Amino acid sequence: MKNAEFGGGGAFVRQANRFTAKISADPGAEFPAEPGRYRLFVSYACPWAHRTLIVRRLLGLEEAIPVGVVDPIRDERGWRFPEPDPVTGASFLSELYLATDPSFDGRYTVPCVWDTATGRLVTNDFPEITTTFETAFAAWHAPGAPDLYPQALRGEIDELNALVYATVNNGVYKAGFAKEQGAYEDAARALFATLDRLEERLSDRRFLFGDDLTEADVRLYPTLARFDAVYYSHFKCNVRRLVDHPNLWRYARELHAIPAFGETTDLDQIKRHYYVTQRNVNPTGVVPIGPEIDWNLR
Ligand SMILES: N[C@@H](CCC(=O)N[C@@H](CS)C(=O)NCC(=O)O)C(=O)O
Repeated sequence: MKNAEFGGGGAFVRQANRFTAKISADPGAEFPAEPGRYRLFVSYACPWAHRTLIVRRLLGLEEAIPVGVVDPIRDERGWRFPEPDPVTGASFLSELYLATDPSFDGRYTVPCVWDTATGRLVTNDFPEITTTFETAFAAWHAPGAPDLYPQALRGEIDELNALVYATVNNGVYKAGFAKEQGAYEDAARALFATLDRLEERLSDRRFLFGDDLTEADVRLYPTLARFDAVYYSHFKCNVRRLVDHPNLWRYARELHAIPAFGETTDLDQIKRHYYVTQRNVNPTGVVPIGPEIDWNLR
């Protein structure tokens, strides 16, 4: 993170997303949805990118939207490709940001979407990427793909997502990056208050909106998947572990059993990324060997 991302009281305030063009179902749009035209860039370590991999897989968009994956360990040059990206030729993600806007001076973040037709980044606006896959790319969804963002539930899904984003998805970062006690405590308390609410909510339903998966589950899961292995210790989110919440833990394992969730979860890359890359939090870069977690449903 950059110094500009700290507000009063040492609180972490995430940078705004710079590239926010929209891919549209309208063939006349500047960026029309087309199979094979766009390339999604991700890290398996990153929770915001993880969402996009889950949705891409759940909707069967693997061929329509090819993906490029960066190495989980990042240095001051930003995300690096293990081999130059075969489509763009880039060795670092920064090349794609600077090719789009030579004056870009923010962090070069994943997930982002590259347009092979115009040779520029369309978006790094992570909240929009999954909903774009759900709506603009509907024509290429696999037969029987779930409707993750049903029209009738959008208001409620958006409302729950806003709370989960502020206190859980980004809440763990606010706790972990806080530079002062008060900012840390505020974030950590808000996080566990929301986890308590979600624990209660899941007492009588399988997923956050009942029996059907939605965008809300896709957004909560990446944080839960990283919780005990990383956020509990590295980000000091240690009031309780995920496994201490019976309903949330049952829910997380049920999601993990779905290939789109489980097969996009790479705890080795996740741990190496956080503990090695975030030297502001873990100066030695030593990666803990635990915890032992059995994700299998019993
Ligand atoms: N685009 C958002 C969220 C995406 C994001 O933060 N991705 C992280 C990985 S989880 C990243 O790419 N960070 C690059 C960096 O900090 O240099 C942001 O700018 O904060």
